Amino acid sequence: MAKGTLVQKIIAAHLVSGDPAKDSQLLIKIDQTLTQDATGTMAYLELEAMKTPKVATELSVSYVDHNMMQNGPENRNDHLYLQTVAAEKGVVFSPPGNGICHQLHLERFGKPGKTLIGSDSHTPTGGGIGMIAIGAGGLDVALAMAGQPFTIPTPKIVGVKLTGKLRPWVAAKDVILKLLSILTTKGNVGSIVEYFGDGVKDLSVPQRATITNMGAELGVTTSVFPSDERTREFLRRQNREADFTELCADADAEYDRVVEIDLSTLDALAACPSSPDNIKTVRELAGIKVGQVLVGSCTNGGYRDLAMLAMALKGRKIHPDVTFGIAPGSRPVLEMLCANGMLGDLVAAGARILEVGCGPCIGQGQSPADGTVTVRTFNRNFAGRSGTKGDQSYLVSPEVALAAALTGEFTDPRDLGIAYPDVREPELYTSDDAHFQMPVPGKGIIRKPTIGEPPVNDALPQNVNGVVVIKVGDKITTDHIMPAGVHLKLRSNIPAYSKVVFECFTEAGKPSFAERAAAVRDAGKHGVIIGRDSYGQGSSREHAAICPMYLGIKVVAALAIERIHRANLINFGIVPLIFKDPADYEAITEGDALTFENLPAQLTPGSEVTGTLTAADGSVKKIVFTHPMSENDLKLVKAGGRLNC
Ligand code: MIC
Ligand code: SF4
Repeated sequence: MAKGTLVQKIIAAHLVSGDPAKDSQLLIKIDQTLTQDATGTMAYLELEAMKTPKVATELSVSYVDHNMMQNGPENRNDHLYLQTVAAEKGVVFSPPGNGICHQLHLERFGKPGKTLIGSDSHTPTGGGIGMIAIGAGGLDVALAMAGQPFTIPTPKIVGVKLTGKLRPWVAAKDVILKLLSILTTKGNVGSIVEYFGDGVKDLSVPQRATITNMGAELGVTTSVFPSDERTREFLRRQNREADFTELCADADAEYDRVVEIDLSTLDALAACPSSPDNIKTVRELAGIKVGQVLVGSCTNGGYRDLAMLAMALKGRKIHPDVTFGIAPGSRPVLEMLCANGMLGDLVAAGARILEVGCGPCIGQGQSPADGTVTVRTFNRNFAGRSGTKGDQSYLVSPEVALAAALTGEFTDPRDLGIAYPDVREPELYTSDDAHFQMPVPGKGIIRKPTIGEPPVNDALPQNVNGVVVIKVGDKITTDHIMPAGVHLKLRSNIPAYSKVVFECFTEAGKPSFAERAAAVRDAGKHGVIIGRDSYGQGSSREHAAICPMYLGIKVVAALAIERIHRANLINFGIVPLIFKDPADYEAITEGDALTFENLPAQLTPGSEVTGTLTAADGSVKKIVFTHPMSENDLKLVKAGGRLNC
């Protein structure tokens, strides 16, 4: 691992086993964990199954921020379970309405130099405050709560050197959009991004957090900024300066790769449909009509973002063809905007104020009209994530969102002719922790009938009698595999949720993935999924492994599988395989037989695995795969997953 870097220092201070100079995987101690409700119910059910009496971390927090529509009893049932299990297990509980996990954690609990894992892929937001903060599946977070170390691939460290200073109307969001245009969403598995250079000092912690948050879209393990005077200032404003520690890389730190971004030359950018790395300048998009503008999410729901909007909108009205929604990232942010009158300015300008939380970012309401453009300050624009099929979703800074809301079309905010608001962060943020519930055990756990058991897999069979249930292309996200939106409330009910696996690929009048997989299972065979490059991007939802497992899938073979999803597959006993020769992907058709004889014996560290493909016309071909599994991973996958170990 590259020497003298900040990442190396934090990892060295947490190393439990593994040698960064020679091992491909490292075990690190985890100081803090976070969960959110949509992944949290499974995580705490798994923690209960481990018979852990109390969490062993320095701090574990359970947030409710995703599933808040309460359309039917499921959401509130989940909240009650989460609240009561937290009290019994020693976990701090953050109720609905308090805020989005990443923003609250940054504001109230994050500490420079600490390690954090969270059952949400945007956990790297904590890198904005100098933490090694990593997204993981719920089971891995449950294990960390139980005191077990967490495995990371020995990272390649990509140093991003920031120089210069952002120009007015160009924002932190544009920095990460620029980096996404360079590194893209694929090919970065196992890397960690570390920011350094003169340009860092002019970015506040919330700006840094926007950058590390959306760094998740790069597919890296995490991203981290140094902890410096700006970090101290942020902690002071949060009334917790005592949590400050200075941390930075050595002047002669070596990086595996260096990317340089001159902040003073950046333009206002947008990620175009339907991938966060499909970047264009806003000037290139100028004139495209916009029907909806949404501001918020864990990327851009902070005080500065909303205050900038309020100041620019004071006395102005939004364009009549645009609906303009704002979901503040945390209760303290909303409280401050209420207290200083800015909320009134936003409302007077025409904003619709949405509940504090994830909301439309995860398809909970505000789906755009068919064939219209939606402009969002969020971090993901995967096809259909907004809840509208064929959506045209663009990701931008709050500054670009403001310009679109005022003009009804893509407009570079520098062309508005408005002076850039001089937003002053409050001397002291509202830091009222009264709404966090400290754990007091003894009242028992409430578990209503909509919360089922996490299903347990069988051990890996000797011979996998596989049938290809689906073959998909590049960059399949876990949103494609397990849709959220209206189905999100089924997260605690695996049999019901499994019915919508790969729903976006179901053709009208044809059997769904779940029906095809069930037919394969009923015929005594095993399901296989074929993916291409960068399979399993995006959300950490372990349901993208649990539900296919529940439907009898035994193998996922692809050209590359993203880190969190790969770990989730292994945790639930699905074998991840990588095509040795990418050309073999082309040979496979849905419905083909892909069998593996003596699969457990074929799977040893570093081994190749041979499968036999039998096509519909009877032709037979041997296909060779590699696998990314360590000795421990192999033990888990052969046993049928962690819950059997
Ligand atoms: C997301 O942004 O995709 C989510 C919803 O926050 C997910 C977690 C989930 O699917 O519950 C994530 O980022 O991991
Ligand atoms: Fe919530 Fe969206 Fe952030 Fe995910 S990306 S945690 S859904 S706000």
